[in-house]
Amino acid sequence: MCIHLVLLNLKVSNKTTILASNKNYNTIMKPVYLFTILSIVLLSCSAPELPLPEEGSEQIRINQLGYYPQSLKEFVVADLEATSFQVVDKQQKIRHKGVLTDRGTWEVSGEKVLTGDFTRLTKSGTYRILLNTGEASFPFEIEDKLYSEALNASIKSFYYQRASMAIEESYGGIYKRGSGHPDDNCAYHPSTGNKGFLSSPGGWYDAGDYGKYIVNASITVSQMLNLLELHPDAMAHDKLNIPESGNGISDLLDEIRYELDWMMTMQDEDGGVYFKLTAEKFGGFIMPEEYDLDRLIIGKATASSLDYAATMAQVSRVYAEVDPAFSAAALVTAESAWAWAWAAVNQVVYRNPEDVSTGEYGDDQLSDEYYWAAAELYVSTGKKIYLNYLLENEEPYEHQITNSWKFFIRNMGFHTLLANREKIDPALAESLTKKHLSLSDEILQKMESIPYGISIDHFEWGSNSDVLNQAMILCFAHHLSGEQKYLDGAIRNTDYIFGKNATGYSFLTGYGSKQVMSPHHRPSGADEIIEPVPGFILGGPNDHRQDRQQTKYDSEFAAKAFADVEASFASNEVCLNWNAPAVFVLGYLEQVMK
Ligand code: G3I
Ligand code: 9MR
Repeated sequence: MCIHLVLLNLKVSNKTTILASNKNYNTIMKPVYLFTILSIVLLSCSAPELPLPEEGSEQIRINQLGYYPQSLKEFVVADLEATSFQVVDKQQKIRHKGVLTDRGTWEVSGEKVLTGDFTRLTKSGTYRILLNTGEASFPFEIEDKLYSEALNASIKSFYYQRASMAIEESYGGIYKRGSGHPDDNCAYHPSTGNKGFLSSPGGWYDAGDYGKYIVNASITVSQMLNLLELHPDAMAHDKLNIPESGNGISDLLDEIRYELDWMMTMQDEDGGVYFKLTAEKFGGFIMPEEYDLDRLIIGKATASSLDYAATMAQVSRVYAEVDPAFSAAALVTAESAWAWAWAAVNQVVYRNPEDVSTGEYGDDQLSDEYYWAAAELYVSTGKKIYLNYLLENEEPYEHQITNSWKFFIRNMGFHTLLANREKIDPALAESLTKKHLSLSDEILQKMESIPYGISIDHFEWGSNSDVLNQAMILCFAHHLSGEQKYLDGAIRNTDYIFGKNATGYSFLTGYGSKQVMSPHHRPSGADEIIEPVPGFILGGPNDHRQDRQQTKYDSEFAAKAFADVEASFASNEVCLNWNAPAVFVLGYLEQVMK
């Protein structure tokens, strides 16, 4: 091992010498390099002086999945008095030494924060961080394809959310279950303006509840399709082991298609799109096959129609090759939904009727929905009416955190235009690119000011999706500019999701050293299996604690307002629109870190 390292380092030193054509550089820097290399070699062979404790310390907040060989590698130490650290490999040899930086107290977590960086360690392997005070981190990997399993799992979670079909053992293993919610005979609620029944089977359950909501379905589908627009090969065939695997089409497209087929049933003949399919209220923690409430088609609104229009317009592009007929149908349906929403009489904000208390996905500001739909329709059709709409109705180029179905909608419009720059008006492309990079710089600046190196410091319902959505913005900035700083920012935010956060949890079920065990997810609660269904992003810290009546939070601090108990719907639920940006970001990183 040591000999191998010597050779490796000599190779680096030769390369450095060759690259350094300047004579001064050679005389001054070469000895320094040789000295450094010598000390690295010696260091590499030595064992740590302190014993490595068996238990990992939760105060050392790492990305519990690990780090790519060539990526930034940062971690946080909370409330310990350490000053330096070593990174130790499986053979208990020190592979890196560093000092910790004191970042002061983070007021929203109440912690004294130190940070460490071992970016220079690029060799694949299993490691632990050992502090000079004796605590050691959980083990973690440095490896290529770091997120490949987590990415597959975060897409597979959508399969587990499929309504109206059983999860077979051959695809779902221990998470097999019966079929529930046939949804083939749902009465129209008066709020739809219709009478009678609609057959609206399929699609994904929204979250921990069994509702199906068009607004949230749209942003979810679209964020994942954004990935395929940037990297069409991001999800190769057959990786997911879902019923469609092996049909020659990307499993991600197959999984999304299950949702799209449901969405299409939700469009009325006049083009308007119903708001949701749920019972009047949330049901109990029972399996889908035991569900006992009547399911209704509820509402018909501008937001659902426009989000549907946007998504279907995008679908028409992304599915054009794999299913031209479906693609053409999607575009027709998108334009009819837009036309419906355009009529003044149909410009209505959705509110839950009095007898309905399932998710409201409330939004009283619709200009961003128009903008997103116009953007998708413009890219798909090239029609002037949509371009004119965009030019005459600019949206502020910002990211307002919380409730992504409400506030991230404008970003969805921007992202689509930016992903298709070659298809749009050049002046618009240029101006949006500038604005996108400037927003991304603001996010990076904010990151610098936060000891954990993330870009949010207030925590609302679904805060993990805010962190992931900002990572998504940074991935787009990286895509546009190729600049490393944006990729580093996206990686920092992703580290947060996998454990470099004030709760110490890895927020993807089934992954990490400190896992969430009791999500607010009905099948996970009712299936009598200890481990929750894997692959879900949890909501995350939520300082408003709307569930405080039934949830005991251990900390008063905002960044720690998280409780791994089933009752905590305000911090520990799962939801489609929290998984979607994870799919985008993990998929993007897997592509660019290859
Ligand atoms: O932003 C305001 C803040 O300014 C204010 O001080 C605070 C006071 O309570 O409220 C904040 O707004 C909250 C908002 O989430 C953002 O945190 C609302 O009170 C809160 O009601 C709202 O919760 C939404 C929740 O549904 C209840 O409607 C969540 O955002 C939303 O993600 C969640 O979505 C649910 C669906 O309804 C049903 N399916 C599951 C899904 C996920 O939990
Ligand atoms: O269980 C519900 C969850 O799936 C929803 O996302 C959440 C949204 O408000 O509501 C949960 O239901 C709670 C309800 O809102 C208030 N009473 C307690 C319910 C959970 O036990």
